[in-house]
Amino acid sequence: MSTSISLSEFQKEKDTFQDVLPSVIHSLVTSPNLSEIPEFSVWMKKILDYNLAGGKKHRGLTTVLAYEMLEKPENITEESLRLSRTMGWCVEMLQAYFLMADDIMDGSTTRRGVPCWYRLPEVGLGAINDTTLVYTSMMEILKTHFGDKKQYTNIVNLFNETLLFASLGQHLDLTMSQRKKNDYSLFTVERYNAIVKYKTANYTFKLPVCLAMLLANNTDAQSHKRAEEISLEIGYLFQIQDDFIDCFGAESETGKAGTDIMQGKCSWLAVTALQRCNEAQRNVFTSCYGNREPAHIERILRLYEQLELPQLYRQEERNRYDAVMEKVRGLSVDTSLPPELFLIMLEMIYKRKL
Ligand code: GPP
Ligand code: MG
Ligand code: MG
Ligand code: MG
Repeated sequence: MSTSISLSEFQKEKDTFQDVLPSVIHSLVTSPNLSEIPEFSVWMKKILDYNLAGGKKHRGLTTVLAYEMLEKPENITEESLRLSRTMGWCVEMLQAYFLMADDIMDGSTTRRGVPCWYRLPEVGLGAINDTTLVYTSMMEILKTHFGDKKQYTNIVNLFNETLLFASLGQHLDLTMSQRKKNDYSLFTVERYNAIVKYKTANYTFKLPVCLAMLLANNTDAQSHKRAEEISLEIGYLFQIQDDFIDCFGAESETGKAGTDIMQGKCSWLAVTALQRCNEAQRNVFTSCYGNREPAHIERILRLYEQLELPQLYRQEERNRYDAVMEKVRGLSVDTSLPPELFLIMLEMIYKRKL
């Protein structure tokens, strides 16, 4: 196992990772299954070029980084690295699939600084079919590059479980915002934890780490369990950041216009506000939340500020960061999981603004 990867080497990997994408897309759209109808190949390439561009690429890069750190040095070759990068792009394709669908469901307008895919005049509701194209193409890429590998079945099963969990989380997220008007009885910490675990943490952190473990032929159940535990905690930190950024981030930095207040989402801010507000503030919350009227959104933002949620958020971000660090330090008992891996994952997201 090699653990000596610094954050700057990680930045370098970013360029190499990006360089692999054109050949991944080219081999997909020229494959016998997709190339029979030339105009379809052109469309498929357009979907992928648009929806894989921009963004942080954290999930894909984490897959590659984790592989480099988990694999025995003697097994790391140009070919094994190329495969890990291809796997990283499969994770990014899963992410593109989620975002294309999520933006329709959340009524979002912008993503990564450009209009959401479904809002392009030539796309519209055809975007639903395009999400299926992205997911099934990702599966084709897996078959092409990993079909003959010992871990292929485990890899496919992991992707399927990840999609199941994300869809479960998305269901919880959506039903919470479609509750009966003024019924906030389910806006609890417990429900929030469940939403975050399923809709984000699992696919954002557990998937890249566990895929890398499989690429390094580690199928030890205990190690996978430990990787999951820490990944889910980092995922919690990541989603409270996402919720904060949705309301208090700058679109010029995040590339997306927030929708949580108007959609009435069960966000960290909403749950925390309900815990802290008095009777009058609760009335303001219930009469203005989940409404797209700009004055109502503005009122909720003011309420969040009155309740000192920005300060509380900074504190919570710090507390969560410290708690995960503590857990990571305890990892020395598991020699198959270097603490450095999780430390870099934390470093990448701590105090993030996008
Ligand atoms: C992000 O939630 C969650 C997902 C992208 C998972 C979607 C799962 C599906 C099965 C479609 P979010 O809405 O808070 O993300 P963002 O703030 O980026 O829109
Ligand atoms: Mg969304
Ligand atoms: Mg959503
Ligand atoms: Mg969000």
